Amino acid sequence: MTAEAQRYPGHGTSTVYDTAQYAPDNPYPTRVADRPALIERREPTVWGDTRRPGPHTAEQLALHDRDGFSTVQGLLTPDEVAELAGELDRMAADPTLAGDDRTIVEKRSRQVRSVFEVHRVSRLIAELAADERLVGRARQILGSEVYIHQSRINYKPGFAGGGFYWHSDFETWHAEDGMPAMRAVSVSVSLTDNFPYNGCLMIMPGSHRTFVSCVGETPEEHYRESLRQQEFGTPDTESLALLADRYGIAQFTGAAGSALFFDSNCMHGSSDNITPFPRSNIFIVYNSVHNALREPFAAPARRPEYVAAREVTPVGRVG
Ligand code: 6CS
Ligand code: FE
Repeated sequence: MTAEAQRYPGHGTSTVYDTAQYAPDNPYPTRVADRPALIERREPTVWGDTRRPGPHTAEQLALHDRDGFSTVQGLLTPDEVAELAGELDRMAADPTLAGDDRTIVEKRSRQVRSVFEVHRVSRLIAELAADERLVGRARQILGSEVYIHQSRINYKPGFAGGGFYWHSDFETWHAEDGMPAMRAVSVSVSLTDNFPYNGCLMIMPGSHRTFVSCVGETPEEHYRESLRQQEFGTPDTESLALLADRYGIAQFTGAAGSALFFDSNCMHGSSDNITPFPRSNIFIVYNSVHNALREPFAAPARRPEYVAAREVTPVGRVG
C-alpha cells in the first residue's frame, strides 16, 4: 500500500469550529445550515490503550491514530481470496439477489455495483466478519466489543465500475442512521489487485480529525439514489480543497488479500474504473456496542436495516 501525499496551494475561507460550539447531543450538525463548516473531532481515533494486545501491532495502532487508517498486506491467503472471489461471482449472478433492494446496479451499465448485508447472505462472509484477523483489530481500535453496522461488496467491474465521490461515511451514518459518535471502523478487503489506475480507494491522511458539515436537506428515501451516486452529504469543493491542502491525498494499492482499516470520518472516494481490471472489495463496518444508532440526526426517516443494522449483537462472542 502506498500513500503518496499530494499538496495543493492554500485555499478557502472555511471556518474551523470547535465542537464546544454545538449542542452536547449533536456536536456534528450537518445538512441543517446554508453554509458548510469544518468541525474539529472530539473523540479519540484509537480508543483506550494503544498498547492493547491484539492482531494490530502498537506501531499499526499508532499509524491508525495519526492517519485515520492502517493497512495489512496479505491479510488473506491466495486460497481464501479465490474462495471469496468465487462467492462474489455467485452472488452477482444469483437471481434471488437480482431484484433485491440490497443489490445496487450501476446507473449506465446496469451491472452490479454493490450488494449490501452480505454477511447475512453468505456464510463465507459471515465467517470472515467474525475472523479474529478482522474483528480482533476492530476491537483494539474501538476499545470495546463491536457489532456489524453494515457490510457490502463493491464490485467496481472493469470498464463500467462507477466511482464514489469524496465523502465521510460518518457524515451519512450520523445524519441518516443516527450514529452518535465517531466510534466505528471500516475494513476493506481487496479481492482483486488494486492498482493506481483501476479506481483504487483514496483517503486524505488525517482528515478523520475534521468533520465537514454539509449543506442540503436529506430527501425522502435518499439511499435509493445515494448508494448509486451520492448527491447530499457530499462536501463542498472549498472544504475539500482545504482538506486536500492540509492533509494531502493517499492512494491505496496492493495485491488481492490486503486489507485497509479506516476510521468512519476519513474523507475518501474513488474514481471510475475504465480499465479492464475489476476492483472488487468486501467492506465490513464495525461499530462499538457503546455507539448504537439513535434516530437520524438529519433525515426524515430511518434507513433500512440492511444498510444500518439496529440489532446490537457483539461479533465473534459465542453464547
Ligand atoms: O451510505 C452508506 O452507508 C454508504 N455510502 C458510501 C458512499 N460509503 C459508505 C456506505 O457504503
Ligand atoms: Fe464510503
